Amino acid sequence: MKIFYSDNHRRHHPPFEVFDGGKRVPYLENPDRMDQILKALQKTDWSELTPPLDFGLDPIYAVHDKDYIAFLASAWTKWLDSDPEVAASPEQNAFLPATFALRKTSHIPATLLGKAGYYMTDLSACIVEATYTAAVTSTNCALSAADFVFRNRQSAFGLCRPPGHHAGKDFAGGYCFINNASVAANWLSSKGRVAILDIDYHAGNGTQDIFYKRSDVLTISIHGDPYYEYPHFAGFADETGADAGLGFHKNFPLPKGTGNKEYLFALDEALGLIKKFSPAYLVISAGMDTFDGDPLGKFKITREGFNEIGKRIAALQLPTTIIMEGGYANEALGVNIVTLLENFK
Ligand code: SP5
Ligand code: ZN
Repeated sequence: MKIFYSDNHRRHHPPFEVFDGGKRVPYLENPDRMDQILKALQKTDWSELTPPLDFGLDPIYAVHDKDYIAFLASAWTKWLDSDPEVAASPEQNAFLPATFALRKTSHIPATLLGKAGYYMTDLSACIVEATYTAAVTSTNCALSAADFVFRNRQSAFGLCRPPGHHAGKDFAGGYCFINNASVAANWLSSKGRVAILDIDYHAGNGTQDIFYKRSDVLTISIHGDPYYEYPHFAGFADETGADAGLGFHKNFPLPKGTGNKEYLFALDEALGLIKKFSPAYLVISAGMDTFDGDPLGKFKITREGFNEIGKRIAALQLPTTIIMEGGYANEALGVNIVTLLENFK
């Protein structure tokens, strides 16, 4: 299987994130995640690591707002220029907003700090010097996988970091800056109908935002109920799309403690909807944080569960672009993603 990967993510390693209630903790979405996955892939005889192609910014602008992307590109240097204390010790710092617009504003702010409060939804999508380059490269991995799937009618894996599914048209959040799966899906949508199935533990609120009014891309997310879980403000069952997209978004919010059996029940319903939609391409937002033992998740999916999830999705026999999202039980992450991928080789 073709696996598109670049080392460019490594220097995107913020020294902290701000957790529930304001606790400062080490950045959970760290480069070690990729090392664990690479190690597990190297033990297989079917993984073919390939550097991504450069698709330029147009496929990104087709999904994201230009001013938002410009903000991501310039935030770090602007911050350093504006604050000598930060410039003196950049490695101890990470750029985050201290105010939040809540979109109750008639103007997009003009200043760096104003834009931060407008474009950033939480305190986990920290920006450091290498963030923008890492995010663009991550998206190129997703696009390269989609391009390979399009040309070869075979599944491929975008080993993306940073992840993307919490990034909306014009917002960052949840470790995500550019929505890799959405950029890839939108690129594929000019070739045929696309379905996105998001199996990350957290609701794919960014993907939901991007395709909410579209009927040519079906979006489905299976996740911890936002009633108790991040992202708290989206991912509810009654959010089903709007305008032309009404009926083309589906959320499966599930309770704490969800295990293999209950999960697979929801998955089967999701797969039924995808069959009915009859897409030409399938994109999977593959988060492994549903794992029993993930520090951010409250589900109990086992390795056997991931194998069965992979088997059932692969049974759709669609050209499938698999995109890496979350998963923070680093010691198990490699084996878990390999177990899922094995069904698509
Ligand atoms: C891509 C992805 O998986 N992003 C997830 C971002 C979640 N950030 C919020 C984490 C809040 C976790 N609260 C759980 C506390 C466990 N001690
Ligand atoms: Zn997640």
